[in-house]
Amino acid sequence: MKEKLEQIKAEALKQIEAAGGTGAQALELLNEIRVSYLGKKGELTALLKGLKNVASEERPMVGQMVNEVRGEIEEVLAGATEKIKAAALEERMKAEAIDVTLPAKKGYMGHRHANTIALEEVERIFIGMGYEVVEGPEIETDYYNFEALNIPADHPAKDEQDTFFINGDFLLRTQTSGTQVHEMEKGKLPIRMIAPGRVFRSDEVDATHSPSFHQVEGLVIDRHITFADLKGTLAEFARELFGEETRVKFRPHHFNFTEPSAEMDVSCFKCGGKGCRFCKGSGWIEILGCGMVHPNVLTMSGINPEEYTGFAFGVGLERIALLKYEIDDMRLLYENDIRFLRQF
Ligand code: 2NM
Repeated sequence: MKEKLEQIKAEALKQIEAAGGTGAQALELLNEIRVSYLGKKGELTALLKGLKNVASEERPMVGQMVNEVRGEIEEVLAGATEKIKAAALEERMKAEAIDVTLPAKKGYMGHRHANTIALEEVERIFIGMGYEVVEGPEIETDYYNFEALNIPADHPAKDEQDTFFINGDFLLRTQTSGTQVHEMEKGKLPIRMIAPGRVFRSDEVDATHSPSFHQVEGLVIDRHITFADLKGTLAEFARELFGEETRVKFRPHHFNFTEPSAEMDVSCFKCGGKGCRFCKGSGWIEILGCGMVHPNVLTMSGINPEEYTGFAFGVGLERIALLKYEIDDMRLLYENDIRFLRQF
């Protein structure tokens, strides 16, 4: 009996040991082993049932031995089950592991367009001098875009070759001066303003032209405003925009809405005025148009030119951006190639 028990135990332990692995299959196998030894029809159970054939004085001893073996097998089975479950858990954790030390995917943060950077620089300079920033409509009437600016009905700028007309009276503004006229008509003086915005001209696209571009126009109206105020203001603007050492010069010009009129050049910020490829050897770069507001313009907007005078100027925003960032083709600003635009 004892040998039989030892034999059963050894065999059971051998089977349990052999039932390695990590999955549900291994657990199933262990269960089968449990049933075949400890189950209702199992070998040990059968032995226990055969106890009645054992001499009564030996029965307690044999019974104890059977229970001991049963206990041992149960213990080993439990241990093996634990091991398999632990191994399965380990395997699952490995498979589902997230490496928190991996570098994060780099997000690309967008930024302002070169035009916007240039505009905000211009705005910063004029706001610093006490100017207001005023925006106006992109669609204007003939009156605000031309007539109120002393541009006669037969002026070549009004030609269909240059202006996008919407219908008889409405058009896409060719300059932001209409916004200045709206402001003058309000009758609140003095005025110190800039009018930035999109303007439209019927131009073919090339390196320096686009049918839609941006302007910043400025207007100051007060008592005793002279050309000296214009020069001082625009010279300071140039120094802030292109550097402290920048010099300016004014060349006579013609605009219908100003008298006298001028164009302002700045000394080349690349070569300091000696002449280089950038300024095409001249040492100067043309930057804006300006002048004293024409008395007709003031009168039409309800301002008495005997009492008030003013100066105005207009600068192309793209021109500033191209110069500042040394871009040689305006089309690059509009192609929206992120590899190009992210440089600025
Ligand atoms: C320029 C050049 C010179 C200008 C004039 C006015 C207004 F409304 F006061 F008449 N606004 N802007 C002006 C003057 C614009 O652009 C090259």
